[in-house]
Order: sequence, then C-alpha cells, then structure tokens
Amino acid sequence: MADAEARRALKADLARFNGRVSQPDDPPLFTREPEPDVQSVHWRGRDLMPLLDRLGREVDLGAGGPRRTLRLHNPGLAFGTTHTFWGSIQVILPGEVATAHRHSANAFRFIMHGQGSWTNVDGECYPMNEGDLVLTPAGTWHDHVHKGSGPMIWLDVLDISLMRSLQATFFEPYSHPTTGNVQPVDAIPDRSLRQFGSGLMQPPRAPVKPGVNPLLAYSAAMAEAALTQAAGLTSDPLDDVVLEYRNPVDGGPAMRTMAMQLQRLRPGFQGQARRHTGSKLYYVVSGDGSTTVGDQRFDWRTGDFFTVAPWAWHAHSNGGTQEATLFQVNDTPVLKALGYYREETREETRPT
Ligand code: 1HN
Repeated sequence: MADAEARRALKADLARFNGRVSQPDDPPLFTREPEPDVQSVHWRGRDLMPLLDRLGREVDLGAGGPRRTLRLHNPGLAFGTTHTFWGSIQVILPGEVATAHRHSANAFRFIMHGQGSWTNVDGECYPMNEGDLVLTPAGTWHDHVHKGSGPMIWLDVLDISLMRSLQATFFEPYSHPTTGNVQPVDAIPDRSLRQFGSGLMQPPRAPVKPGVNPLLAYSAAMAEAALTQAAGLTSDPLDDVVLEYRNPVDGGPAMRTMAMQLQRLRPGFQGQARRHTGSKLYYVVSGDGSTTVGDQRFDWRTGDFFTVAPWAWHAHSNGGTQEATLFQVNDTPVLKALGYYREETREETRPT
C-alpha cells in the first residue's frame, strides 16, 4: 500500500514538472506487430460516380483553393485515406480554373476520365488525359485549367497526413501582376519532359536536386508501352506484370514520399499473399478481379478504389477472361528511407 501511495505521489510530482513514468508495455507504446487504425476499405465506382456527378453540379468552385473534390475517407481515421496520404477525386468542368497555390505536401494526379485539362507546374504545362500521371512535387506552384468540353475527373493524392504529423504544413496562394491567380506559361512549356522524358538519355548538364524527381509528367501512352514490354517477362508471383513510375535520374520512386505503380493482372492470375509496413491505395483502371485483404475480399471492377492497411495480408487474383489494370500509390519510400520497411510473403495464394 505504502508503495502504491509512494508511486502515486511520485507521479503527481513528476506531472507538476511535465514528467511521466514510462515503461515499454505502457499502452499505446509497443505492440508485437503493427496494430493500425487505418482500415482496408473498398469504394465502388458505381457508388462514387453519381456522387461525383452531383458534386460537379451542386458544389461551386469557391474561393480559398479553389478545388472541388470528394475525399476517400478512411473510417478508422479522423481524416485522410490512409495515415500518410489523402486521396481525393477532383471534378473540374469546362472553362473552370483551379487557381495556383503551393504547399509543402507532395501531390500528384492520375487522370480517371476526360480530356482537355492542363496542369501548370512552376510555369510548365502538362496535358491531363485519361491515364496520365502529373506530379506537383512539394513547394511547386500549380494550377489546373480545363479547356475541354466535358467534365474532367482525376485522382489527387497528397501526403497531407504525413506532413501534418510532422507538423510541417506550409501553404501559399499565388498572385502574379499580369496573369493574376494563374501562372504564366514558360517559353518551353514542357521542359522536364524534353529533358528527362525518354527515361534513357538526358542532357548531361541539366541541373538536378538530389532525391527530387525533375520529370513532372508520365503519359498514359508511355506507361502502356512499358507495360506491354514488361508483359514479355516472367510473371511476378505477387503482381503479375508490374512497373513502378521512377525518377529517371536516380532510379528512385517518382516522389520522395510516395511511390506509384501500374500493374496488369492477366486472366487466371492468382497472386501470392504478402504483407508489409506502409499503406496503399489502388485504383482500378480497367477490368475486374479480386483482392483478399485480411479476412475481407474485395471484388473490384473498373473505377473502384481500395486501401490496404499496414501489415495486412493481401493477395490479388483475376479469375475472369479479360486483363485487369491497377494503378497504385504507396508510402513505402518513407518507411524505406527511415528503416521501418518490412515485408513478408507466403507461398500460398490465399491469406489465412
Ligand atoms: C489540392 O491542393 C489539390 O492542387 C487537390 O489540385 C486536392 C486535397 C486536399 C488539399 C489540397 C490541387 C487537394 C488539395
């Protein structure tokens, strides 16, 4: 009893000086394995599309951004799609302008539907057509202008939750004396593509910053051609045909905090199960198939999204007769850079 009282007194005295007694088994400190709050979630395109249509008609592109987006919300979290990034679907209508700003979050867009929009990144202008990937790395000014005739829809992913947990949030709206809240376009509007777009040859004296990908856009046509070439390789036991969008200078991930992949699951493919630290979001570009995640099974089809929570066993399969194509973003570059990346695979195809 005396001991208990002494401990209470010690705790009270420590508290007065902003101290705490701490031991390794104090919740929420060490658990044997990750016990994520993030959930593995499946969003169906057939549920989202009518809502996106309504969003386009009922929500104005207001001030303060402006952006019109539907966020893929993870019910296990207060905010965000996973604990490191936010995935949102942006709707922009003909003639609309999403004015320029910059922030410390890294961001990219993967175009889902439509054509005729352009993103201006630090004065360079890149087309946004279905299947294109456009990067707006941390600190770059960016605005989107829709010059086409139908609505445009794309996936935006930003490492907002990571930036917030590191308490490193910066944001600035843009203003220019003649062009106002959009950026003027450079004389060479696609410089990064001209310098680095071949992926294989580069101007020897082009300035590059360590770890920062100088290439701002990856076209759907390039990705499709690369994937078709890779289909001639031996099938990857986890992912069948899979390629990562890479920094052409150092071979690293396309963004410092987020890696993106495109993969093709051919009919009859049954992938091995794996688990790893870090979180992922998939977007089904085309086709259908299924992914088992922990004790859930997501039967997905074109236009669907799903997340895989950290350390959840998961395996992909395509039991149909058509090829399926998945786009993926993950935060493993962060885990790898910090030494927190772990991965396991199982011979069996189904998680137990
Ligand atoms: C943002 O800046 C964009 O620049 C899109 O297009 C989506 C979601 C949350 C916060 C900022 C954009 C965003 C965003």
